[in-house]
Amino acid sequence: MKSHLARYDSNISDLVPRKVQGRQLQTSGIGVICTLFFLGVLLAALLAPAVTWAVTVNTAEAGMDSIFSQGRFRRFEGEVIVDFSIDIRFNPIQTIVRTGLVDITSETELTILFGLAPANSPTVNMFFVDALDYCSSLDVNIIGCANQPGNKLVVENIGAADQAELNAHELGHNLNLPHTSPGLMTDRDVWGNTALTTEQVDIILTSPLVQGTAPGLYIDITPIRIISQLEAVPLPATLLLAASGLGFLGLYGVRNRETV
Ligand SMILES: [Ca+2]
Ligand SMILES: [Ca+2]
Repeated sequence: MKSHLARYDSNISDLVPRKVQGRQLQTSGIGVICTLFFLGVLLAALLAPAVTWAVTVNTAEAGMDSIFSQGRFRRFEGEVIVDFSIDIRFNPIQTIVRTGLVDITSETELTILFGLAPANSPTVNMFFVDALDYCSSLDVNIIGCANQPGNKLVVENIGAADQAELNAHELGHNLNLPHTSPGLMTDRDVWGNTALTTEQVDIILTSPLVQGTAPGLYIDITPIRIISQLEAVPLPATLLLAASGLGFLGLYGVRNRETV
């Protein structure tokens, strides 16, 4: 995103003066300045690629559904097997603009980040940031952090293969599971084991985050994307400005023809 914006800026400074140089240099300074501005915006809008968010929100819902419906969630109640599987349900993605929180590197930033979560328990708030390097200590290798128990967690985007495991691990903390090994709650960079013990499933099923009644249990999660101010300029708004610039140039051109 930074390289994109650098290019964006150089487009304005390099191309606008050249474009405007051949126009009515003898006309009023305000008109020239306004034209410069709108022409710059127009050029930037035409040359800029479609806006892409720096942080990818990868909810990995299917994988999380699978983890929270593994065999130990089906258990006997008396003579009957009841399915206590938990459906993970994601709400629409929320986007919050906080330039200072796209990279979490301190307890203060983490506290401020979690403070952005609405008081919406039992809904879980799952934050996605560019980089998470703090959780009790500073370490660039940290990729997830969560309240235990609680309804707030934050993750980095680590790619499709392991994201479900990461998201589920942090949700496990929200559900009041501490680190244990082996299995989903392993506190090491070991991937591919998402098993939960009977005792862990017991703890999960007593969490206030689990809603509904078996066999229709579910956990409600709101994904929240954190972006910087520089990433928050949506393309439609830029095009609107560009359209204004076109209109202004049109009027300006007409006025020039009338007065020349
Ligand atoms: Ca689901
Ligand atoms: Ca990190």
